[in-house]
Amino acid sequence: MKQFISVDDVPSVPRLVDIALDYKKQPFKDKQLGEHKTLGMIFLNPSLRTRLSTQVAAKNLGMEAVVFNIDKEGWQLEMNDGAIMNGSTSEHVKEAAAVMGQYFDIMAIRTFPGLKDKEADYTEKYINQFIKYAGVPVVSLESATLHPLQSLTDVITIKERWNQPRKPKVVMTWAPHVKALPQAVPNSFAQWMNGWGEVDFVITHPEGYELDPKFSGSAQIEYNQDKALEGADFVYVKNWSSYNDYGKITCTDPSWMVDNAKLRGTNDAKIMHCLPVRRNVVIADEVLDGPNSIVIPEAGNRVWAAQAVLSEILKNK
Ligand code: AN0
Ligand code: CP
Repeated sequence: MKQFISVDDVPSVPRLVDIALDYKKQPFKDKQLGEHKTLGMIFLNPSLRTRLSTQVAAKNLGMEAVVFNIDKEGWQLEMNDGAIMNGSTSEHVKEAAAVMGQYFDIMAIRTFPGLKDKEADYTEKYINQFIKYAGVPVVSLESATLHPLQSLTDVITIKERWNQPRKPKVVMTWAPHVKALPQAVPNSFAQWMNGWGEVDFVITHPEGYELDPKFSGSAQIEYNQDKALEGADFVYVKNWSSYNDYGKITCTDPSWMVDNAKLRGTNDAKIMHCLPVRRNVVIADEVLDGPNSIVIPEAGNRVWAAQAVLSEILKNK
């Protein structure tokens, strides 16, 4: 693998999932693969899971990880080619990315969308500037429109819990939130569910929250949440802001929150969320603290997803 930005970079999803599950059984089997290699982890936004799980994954491969919170500790970056830099930005991404590429064998980057300029966000302007100038393989730690390490983790988490001959019914449901959040996690989950192909996939959300069809693809869309959840084996809960009315919150209806009553019609569904989650806004305490929540082991699997991705890129170098 040359980079990891989207499911399209992955030659075979089932194979990558198997590699991750092998690392889960034997974390240190490739402890020499990353020897004398350095991973640069560049954050333009906050993180808990992505940062820590990727650092642990690198360590398991014998690779050094350097974390740089560039938004707080670096020079303010200029992202526009041809800019006259007489304003607040001090360093152009042309130099910043190229210089970091001199220090690191792989660069991993987190860059959230601004949620103001749909065109800039959906052309992935920021991560593409890093890819263009870094000169080394780039791994997404969540970009403007996608979060592939999370989605690979989610595939692993479903796969390791499903051994029936029929496909599991996986329902991704929108839930309320107080802040306008990116579409990256739901876009990416949809992209991977469609790309994996081993599930019956349904998306439910209020009208106006349709995702970019480029990502939702062939998924069934059901606007009635109760109907969508009927018979679900896995329920993937996530808030996102509107794609059509870009970056806006157009529904605050608290009845979309996932509580036990909501889940009554499911097939004793397992509950997933990428975290961080706002308790009693997105998901009720009774669900998060109940027997069907798998959000903690799901987050645990982030290590094996990151380790599989780093190992495949290291093998290609
Ligand atoms: C971010 C998002 O929704 O994209 C990160 C999730 C992994 N969530 C928040 O900002 C709460
Ligand atoms: N799920 C996830 O990516 O979490 P962080 O934002 O804490 O990294």
